[in-house]
Amino acid sequence: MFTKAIVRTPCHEMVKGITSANLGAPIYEKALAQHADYIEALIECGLDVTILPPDEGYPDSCFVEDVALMTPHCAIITNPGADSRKGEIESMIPAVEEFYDKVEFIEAPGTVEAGDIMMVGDHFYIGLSDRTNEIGAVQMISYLEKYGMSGSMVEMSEMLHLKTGLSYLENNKLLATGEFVAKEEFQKFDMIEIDNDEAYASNSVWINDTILTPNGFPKTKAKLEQTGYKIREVDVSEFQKLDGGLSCLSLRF
Ligand code: CIR
Repeated sequence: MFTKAIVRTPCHEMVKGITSANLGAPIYEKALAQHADYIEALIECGLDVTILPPDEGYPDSCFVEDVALMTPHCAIITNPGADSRKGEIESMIPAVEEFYDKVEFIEAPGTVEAGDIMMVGDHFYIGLSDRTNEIGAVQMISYLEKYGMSGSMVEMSEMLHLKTGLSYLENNKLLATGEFVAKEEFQKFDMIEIDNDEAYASNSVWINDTILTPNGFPKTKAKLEQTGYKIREVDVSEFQKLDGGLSCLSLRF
């Protein structure tokens, strides 16, 4: 059960965010409208949403999920692997401290972006991506263990972040695509495999028995409807243009 979320309004410079998507530059006004509907969806799921102001100078700063890991016992501020994103933590620290007494920090040369971290109860899977290195993952696991949780590393090579292709939907249900489908550590889950042509939708989010999923992916939607959860589609096309999925637009805790 989640009760709160933190989001950050996209800044004007979001149109210059990092991307490999080849979908063109986002349209800022459209992104703002989509972001507002995303917030509405979080509220519909029962969350109390804190909306942080735009962080001008950091084009990717609306992707708040990458700069902090919020657990039931502590928060961990990351050290993003992308140089242009490292400064995003400065304005996130006070926002996180509003809600947590216990705040830990990933230190260089360790890097972590929390889009690489998937929470399954008290266990956290950490993808070793271009943004999250082993030194950072070891630090993260030691913080998790300090607070009675656990973590393990996942080798990966095809995707930006672990949760680009993987989402835990509670009750042992796991959405997966691409390289994650065959991974040994995920075979114990009831896997819902997402076709390559809808891979973007494998980043969907469970919030209090509602699944937020990007709209425009009918095969995935049909599969999600089989879970019995309520499905809420959200149009995030402008964020997809920056390789951003649904999950990266919020911290949920
Ligand atoms: C980036 O490349 O860092 C941003 N353009 C997108 C970040 C997406 N975050 C995520 O998937 N957790």
